[in-house]
Formats: sequence, structure tokens, C-alpha cells
Amino acid sequence: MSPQPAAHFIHDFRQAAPYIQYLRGKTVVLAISSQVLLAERLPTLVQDIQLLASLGMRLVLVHGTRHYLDRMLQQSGSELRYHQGRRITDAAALALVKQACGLVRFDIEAALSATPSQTPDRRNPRLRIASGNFLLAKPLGVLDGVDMQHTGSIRRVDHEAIRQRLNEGDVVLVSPLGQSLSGKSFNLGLDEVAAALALSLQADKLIFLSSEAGVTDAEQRIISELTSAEATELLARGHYSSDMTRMLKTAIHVVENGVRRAHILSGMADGSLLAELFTRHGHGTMLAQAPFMRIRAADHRDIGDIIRLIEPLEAAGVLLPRSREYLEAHIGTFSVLEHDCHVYGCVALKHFADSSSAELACLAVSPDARDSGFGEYLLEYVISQARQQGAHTLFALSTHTGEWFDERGFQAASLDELPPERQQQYRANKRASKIYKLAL
Ligand code: 1C4
Repeated sequence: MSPQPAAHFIHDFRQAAPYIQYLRGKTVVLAISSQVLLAERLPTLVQDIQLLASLGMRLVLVHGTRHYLDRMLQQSGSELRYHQGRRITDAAALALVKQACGLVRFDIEAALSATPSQTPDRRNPRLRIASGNFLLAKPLGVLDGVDMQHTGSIRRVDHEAIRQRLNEGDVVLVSPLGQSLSGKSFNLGLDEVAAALALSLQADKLIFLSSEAGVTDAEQRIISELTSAEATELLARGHYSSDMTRMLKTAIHVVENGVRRAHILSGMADGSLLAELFTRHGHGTMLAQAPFMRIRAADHRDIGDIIRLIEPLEAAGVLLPRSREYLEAHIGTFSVLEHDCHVYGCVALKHFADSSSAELACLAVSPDARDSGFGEYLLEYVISQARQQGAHTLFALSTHTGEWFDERGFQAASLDELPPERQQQYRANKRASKIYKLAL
């Protein structure tokens, strides 16, 4: 007897498939905190980064230096000086910033150059890493009478040069150091660089790999999804660390200015990057400007997704069979539930000659997304659609899901209450489905 394939693996791999497809060709900026690098997370993190690159994601990495620098300054007996949350970089600190950047860059480059040990053909070309003078900087100047010296801010990102490298399949590695037109170097903040890169490249995602697991609520539970408005409210309550506050502010800023998603997650936990990108529940916190879930009218591009949802249920006798031709002809009656760009559910609202009643039909939620309230959202959506169209009664016919409708206020109905054309279909298909109705 052949051994059973690992059920969990197959389930998880199938769940990841739409995300793999979706992320191919997408530009992602990964901001890696220096705390993560100091914790020696680089070797495992790099394996995941290599995997993302091999799946066709366009990756821009930017690393922090803050904790390296604090350590170096303390070792040299220098004082750590900050103003308005920014380091005051004097000449000695700038020399150490350059050292720290060199150190971190070489470590990242070396780690990314290693061929993954599981690769079947070790002659595969290594990942190419590109770096350069991508950040044009200017001095931050004097703030409240405090000279910030060699601390700078970004004047421009050479996004065209970065795009060229990405088009050639390189991974781009950026350090938080910029050069001015007069040839001076300036120390930059990781958050500022990450935001400038994500915005100028119109990236699809900005991901912070930090020492914190994500944004937490009052009970210290990780919040998996936040809109920028919700994140702004949370920040106003202000119980977050200075690192988290900075990341959250940056995440809000980028999603409100065109980056589709920002993520804050732990760079310390093994595989957190993969879990965040390839599973529905993610691992850390994901931010977007608008809510993640929406129900919208279906169109012809959704037919493939609808078939994927309903085919197994038709085979099991739960739903009526509907051919592709039927779906093409009736797509105007369908709505789909989308969560983070994937279709997880569908429903149709069927009309009759007598417009005082309508039928909720072809209701399905993907098995991996059940029990999250999606079915209920679809039901509410169809109820309000039916009301808007002037129906007074909403019918639902079911062989397996009667209880679900019972619990949501539907009542049993008899065959002769159905509109005549539906009675005819009922008799013809011999399913003996239970009939439910809801007064609208
Ligand atoms: N019976 C009772 N409770 C059920 C249930 C069932 N069959 N299935 C799920 N539940 C409960 C869960 O246990 C959970 O309860 P809890 O933990 O909250 O106490 C709750 O419902 C989950 O609610 P939700 O809002 O999170 O719902 P979802 O899981 O997102 O979705 C569906 C609920 C029923 C939509 C989902 O389970 C599903 O897709 N099931 C398979 C398809 C299905 O049964 N669809 C309903 C069809 S009736 C057909 C047609 O083709 O037009 C047939 C017509 C005919 O002539 O026979 C329809 C309407 O499409 N009709």
C-alpha cells in the first residue's frame, strides 16, 4: 500500500497556492530591524527570502543599524544622543554608522549567496544582490536649536535604477545611509527609508520584520488586520513601544499613500514571513487603507472562482448543478465575497416573474474560510439586495443546511408558497429540498 501523503502539508500547500500566484511579480519592501539581525535570525530568515525570490517576488531589503550602533557607541564610551526620536549623528557616530552598515551588508550578502541546502541542483545560479547610491539625502538641519549634524532625511529615491535591478531579477539591498549632492553621507532612519522605497517604487507591500510579534490589543492579543483608520485610533491611545509607534505610523502613512498593504511581524519567529504571506490568518498584523473583506457584484472573471467553490458541493448534492454556460448567462445575479483579493464565497439572488419574492441560491463559502462569519455576511448582503429590489419574501431551498437558515430567522414554507416557475423546477429535479422563507 502506498503511504498516505501528509494531510496537513497538502491542505496548507493548497491554501498557499492562490497567494503564490498572486504574489508573483509583486514588489515587496522588507525592512529588517537590527534587533532581528543581532539575534542571529539571519540564516533562517534568508532561506525564506530566497524562497520568496524564487517564487518571482521583486524584493527590496533594507536593514536597520540602530542596535548595532548603540552597542558600538556604548563600547567606545560615547553618549547616545537623541532629539525628537532621531539620533544626533556627530562625526564619530557617522564613522560607526558606516562601519555598522558595512558589517550588516556583508553578513546579509554572504547569507543570501549561500545555495539553499535542499536545492536539488546546486549548480543553480545564485541570487544576485544589487546595491548602490539609490538614496539622495540632505541634512536634517537644526531642530529646536539642536544641530542634528550628520543625521539626514531623504531627498529622492532613484527608483528607476532600483526598478532596473529588479527587472533583471536581482534582490536589491539598501542601507540606511544616503549621499548628498555635495558628496557627504547622512545617517537615515530605517522607517523613513522603508517608507520612501515603498512609496517611490509603488510597492505592493511593505513588511517590517521586527522584534515584536505585531500590533496588540488591550489584552495583548495580536490584531491580525487593521485599517489605517483603526490603527490611527489605536495609536492615539498610545500604549506602544517607541519602535512599534514608529512602525505603525510608517505603515499608516504608506497605505494611505498608495502601498496596498503594510505588515508588522516578528522577525524572531521561525517562518513568520511565510505564514504572513501564504496563509489566510497570517502571523503578525496587516494594515490596509480599506477593510479587507467586501462583497461585490460578480463578473465574468469570477466564473472560474465560482466553479471552484461550487463544483464539490454540486457533486455532493448540496447545491444544484450549474454549468459554465448557465453561470455566464446569469452572472449578473451573482455576488462574490472577496477577502484580501481572493474570492472565498458566492451567492446568487434569483428573481421571479412575480417580483414580490426572490430566492437566495448557490450560497457557498470556501471550506478553509468557514466559521468566520462569511456565510452570514453573504446572507445579510442578499437580504438587503432583495429588500432594495422590492421583494417581500426571500426563499432558500436546502438539502443539508436547513438548521443554518432556521437559526437565522427563516421559517419552513410549503411548495405552494413558491412562485409557480420555481414549483415546476422543484418537481422536475426531484431533490425534495426543504423550503425556507424569510419575511423581509
Ligand atoms: N447546518 C447548521 N449549521 C451550520 C451548517 C449546517 N449545514 N454549516 C455551518 N453551520 C454553522 C457552523 O457550525 C457555525 O456555527 P457556530 O460555530 O457559529 O455555532 C456557523 O454555521 C458558521 O456561520 P458562518 O456565518 O461563519 O458561515 P460560514 O461557515 O461562512 O458559511 C455555509 C456557512 C452554510 C454557507 C457554509 O458552511 C457552506 O458553504 N456550506 C456548504 C454549502 C451550503 O450548504 N450552502 C447552503 C445552500 S442553501 C442550493 C442551490 O444550489 O441554490 C440548493 C437548492 C435546492 O433546490 O436544493 C442554496 C441555499 O444555495 N441552495
